[in-house]
Amino acid sequence: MSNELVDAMANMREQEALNVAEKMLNDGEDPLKVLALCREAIEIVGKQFEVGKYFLPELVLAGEMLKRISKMAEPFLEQDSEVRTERLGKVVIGTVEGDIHNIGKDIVTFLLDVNGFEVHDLGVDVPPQRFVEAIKEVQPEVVGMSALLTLAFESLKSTVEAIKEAGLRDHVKIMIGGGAVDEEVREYSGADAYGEDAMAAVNLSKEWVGAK
Ligand code: B12
Repeated sequence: MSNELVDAMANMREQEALNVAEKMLNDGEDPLKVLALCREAIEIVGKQFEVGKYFLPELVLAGEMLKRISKMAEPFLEQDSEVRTERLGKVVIGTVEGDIHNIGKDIVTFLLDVNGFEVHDLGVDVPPQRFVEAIKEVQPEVVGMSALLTLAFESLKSTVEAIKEAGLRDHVKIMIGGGAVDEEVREYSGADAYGEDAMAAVNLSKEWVGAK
């Protein structure tokens, strides 16, 4: 079934991908595993786009499939987490300036929320100053930034710098993630940590608010 899902998504067979994902979830497969398989498929789509075999419509369709499967997985993710009424802490999150990819960020936001965080999602293409204003308003313990485009690595850095210039750097822990973000990008940007997936975002945030 795992291969069927990857194969259907990577080859743009939308209805089949949705059916297989639905069946896996209903059969009790770990929703995080289902999302990981979607990412595997998306990697293939990305590579096909890079080599000119796929074009924008395929990227759009891959994004659509992923969005629909994430929505499908949400109730299962909720079941797996202990939904809390009291909040562990606050997180301000957004996709940085120049970048409009939001599927990964939305999964991170959802998982932080069901794991007990009050999440303030600033959306996509968020300018550094908007992060600064939100930190002043919300006073979060954690700031999360998502970036998928290599061009947006510059925005990660300028956002961390803007937070520093506003005198807020010591008040927040900053995590970054998305696509090609890695330890090297973390170092370049001046963030505190990078997270490979949505669960890493939850674990880092818990650690930083002392809930682990
Ligand atoms: C779907 C998609 C799109 C959709 C986006 C739809 C949407 N609403 O987001 C559309 C079609 C709109 C799109 C547009 C473009 N895209 Co695009 N897109 C993709 C694709 C196929 C999938 C991205 C995705 O959703 N992945 C799945 C999610 C779940 O993964 P994720 O975001 O990495 O998130 C996970 C983790 O990284 C982590 N995470 C994410 N955020 C955060 C944050 C924190 C704090 C933490 C801790 C963790 C974390 O948790 C998530 C869940 O596990 C990728 C290919 C790829 N390999 O990624 C290309 C890709 C990112 N796109 C690319 C490009 C070039 C573009 C365009 C410039 C194309 C164009 N010519 O217009 C535009 C960009 C416009 C802009 N200004 O942003 C390139 C980027 C190349 C580069 N080096 O910069 C890629 C890599 C494709 C490729 N191989 O060439 N795209």
